[in-house]
Amino acid sequence: MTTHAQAPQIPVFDEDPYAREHLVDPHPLFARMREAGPAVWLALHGVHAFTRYEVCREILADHALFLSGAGVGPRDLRREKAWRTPGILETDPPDHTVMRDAMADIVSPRSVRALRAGFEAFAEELADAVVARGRFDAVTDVAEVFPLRVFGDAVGIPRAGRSENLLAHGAMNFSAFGPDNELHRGYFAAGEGTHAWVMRNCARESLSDDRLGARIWEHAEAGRLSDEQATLLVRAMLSAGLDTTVIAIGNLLRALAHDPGQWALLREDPGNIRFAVDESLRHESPFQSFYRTAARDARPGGVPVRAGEKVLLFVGAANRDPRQWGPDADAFRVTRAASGHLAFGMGIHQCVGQPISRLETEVLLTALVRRVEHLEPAGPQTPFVHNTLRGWSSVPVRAVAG
Ligand code: OVM
Repeated sequence: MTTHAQAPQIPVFDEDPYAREHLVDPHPLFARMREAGPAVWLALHGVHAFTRYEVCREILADHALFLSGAGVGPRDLRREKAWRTPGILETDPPDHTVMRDAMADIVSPRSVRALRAGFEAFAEELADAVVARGRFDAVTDVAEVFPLRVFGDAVGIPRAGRSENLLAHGAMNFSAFGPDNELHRGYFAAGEGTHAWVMRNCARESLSDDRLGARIWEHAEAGRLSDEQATLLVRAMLSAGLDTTVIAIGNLLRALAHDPGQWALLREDPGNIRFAVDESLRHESPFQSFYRTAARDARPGGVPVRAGEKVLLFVGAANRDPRQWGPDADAFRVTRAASGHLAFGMGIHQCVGQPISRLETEVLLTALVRRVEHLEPAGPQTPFVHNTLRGWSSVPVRAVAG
């Protein structure tokens, strides 16, 4: 018997999780990757990919060992020039801490409470309109419309130009957290013209007084942030805050349309709505995957990773790990205790905007549940095929009022 630790055999996968067939239906491949070991080596991408809950969580929690500052996509930003100036997402402490503290102040429980009334007013208006129509598209008529209005107003950007710019910008931005493939190039081509619009709206003079964007700039005026940091934080809100919530709402409505029993549980006890939001984020996570970079040699889950190496975390797979969620991990159950899922990440980079996103989803679903007896699918659905985001471009539904 040897006294030396043996290098474990890491299973090699030749399949491409970023190929269209797997992006459209990732869970069968995720299940095989999870069962193969704590990590698999993706030969096409030359990277260890982690799909089990516990080790993904362990990597995310150790921000000193697994860095974000080299980029959370496959490109190493210490060697390659980034397509844009890296922001809070791709910064490590101590610079990260300054920006994070400012955001934590801006997205405080008090400031989030103050958003509720405006969110509710538009949710009532939108729910009345779609329920009156009976048939509508859960994505294009509801999931896209709601955050574009209420989150855009919360940040304080002009209404004109939002729908033409923000979603295409998000799709481009998020595609940079995946490999350089045809999809990535397509979203970049489609989003190219939107970057200037977004950057213009990060400027102090574009932002309404007293809204979240202007409150970021107050930190710059008080000397706690540089002007560049303030610009980058407004950019982060506009980059991270739209597509993710749009997809979260679309995925939730789709899951509920397919399972009237779950809708009935929300009707019986609207207290379940809060749990439904997290269960949906766990079940189909809008942001599926991102990378970290090892600062030193490490052994996450016993897998040897060298200093400077990227690791790929499929949080969308970790959120279906039966080791964590039990044998029915693939089922959508609004009464499940889904908290602890990794859809918002974990650790110092965990989504700072999550209370706003949760509030949007909860308020909108509450308005629909009050008016609708159940939802049912009403036509062919179109998946949103993207390297890192998982959602739907179109989900026609019929709402039975009652
Ligand atoms: C960005 C950004 C910032 C925070 C989170 C995020 C979850 C993206 O600036 O692109 O994605």
